[in-house]
Amino acid sequence: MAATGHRAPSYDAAMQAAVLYEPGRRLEVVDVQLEGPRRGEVRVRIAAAGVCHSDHHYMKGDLPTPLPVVLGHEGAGIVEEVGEGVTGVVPGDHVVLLWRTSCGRCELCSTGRPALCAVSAQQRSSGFLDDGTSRLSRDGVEIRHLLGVSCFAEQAVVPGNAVLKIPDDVPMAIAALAGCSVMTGVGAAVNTARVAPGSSVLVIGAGGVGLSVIMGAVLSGAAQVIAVDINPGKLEMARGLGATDTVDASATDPVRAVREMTRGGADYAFEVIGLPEAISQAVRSLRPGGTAVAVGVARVGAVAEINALDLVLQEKTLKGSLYGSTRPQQDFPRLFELYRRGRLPLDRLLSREFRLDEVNEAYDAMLAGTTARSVLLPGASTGGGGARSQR
Ligand code: COD
Ligand code: ZN
Repeated sequence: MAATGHRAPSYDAAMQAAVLYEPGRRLEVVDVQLEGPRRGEVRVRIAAAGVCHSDHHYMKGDLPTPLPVVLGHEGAGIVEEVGEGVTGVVPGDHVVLLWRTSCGRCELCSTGRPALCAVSAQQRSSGFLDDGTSRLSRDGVEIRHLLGVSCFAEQAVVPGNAVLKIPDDVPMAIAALAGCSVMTGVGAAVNTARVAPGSSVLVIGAGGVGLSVIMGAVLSGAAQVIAVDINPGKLEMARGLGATDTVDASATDPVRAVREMTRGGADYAFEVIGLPEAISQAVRSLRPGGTAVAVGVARVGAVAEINALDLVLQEKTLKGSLYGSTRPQQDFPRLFELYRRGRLPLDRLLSREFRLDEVNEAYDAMLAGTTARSVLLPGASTGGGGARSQR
């Protein structure tokens, strides 16, 4: 099963992983074969993996990815083995996994926008590691890596620049959430929008990522933080994380409500669902001169309606935010320091723990809206529908 022309792998063993074979089908938690790291790669024992909505986009087929694939892009773990030439981590290090890496050389990397690195984007979307091959297979059939991470598994082999060492005292479940939802959401507020102290902020969609935008807005000193969702439970979680006002969009027109609450429109509006209508709502909810930030990725081909005249006459800005415009080496240590000092209440984001083989139930819970964010822990289910419940 090793690719031809490569010397025998250092490691080649079966492990449990959640595989997507076809859009629309449940994930299959099965034994797959994992080959050890090649040059520049790292093998990580996964300690926790976050249940993010984005994986569900791949499950439904709204976002394309080569199949079959081991899903999971939000994770943390412990380094087991490093390939030749890897610097920065050694076995035993605790690491967060990065689903977007940077080559460090292209124009976007060298102008301070590593999240937009085109080299990395191409590599990550191929489903292969950087040498164009996979370390995953089952019965001799190649399986792809999702975004170079594939952490819905007991272990992962990832590119060396997709791991970042973290302090040993950060709980692994918290580190996993930091790897995607928290960085994506907090970064959208802090890095992309640079929310100003005293401003008004609207967040449409209070899931794991939207709640992280709320935390980022609070951290930035926003005076008014309005959460919009169609699930009253999510609005309650939003209040728990510092939202000052909430709007149930299933009962009220959110644009009208927000314009009233802010007396003319919000300074910033974040769309955190991935719906073109919500992008349009975000722009319409702005005050003149305000900035809307699209965080959610709509399905391929979706088009959002924007009033072109308003954009100019009211000098509104609409921009996107990918992975919180993060510069990982700088931002992750800061996130963990803010968490340790109680400035980012990440524990409140974590609602529930499931075992890896309960991954489909974890997604059912996410879709039912009963969890803010849940994580998968390695190991088989002991029954009882969830390893731990906090709410
Ligand atoms: N109006 C208001 N709220 C709504 C509506 C609506 N019409 N429809 C759904 N919602 C709410 C839901 O009730 C839920 O609370 C929330 O929107 C969505 O939350 P989750 O927990 O299901 O989703 P998240 O937070 O895990 O993910 C949201 C994203 C927008 C990040 C995701 O869907 C996405 O677009 N991913 C692709 C973008 C990407 O790759 N991001 C980086 C990796 S995550
Ligand atoms: Zn994610």
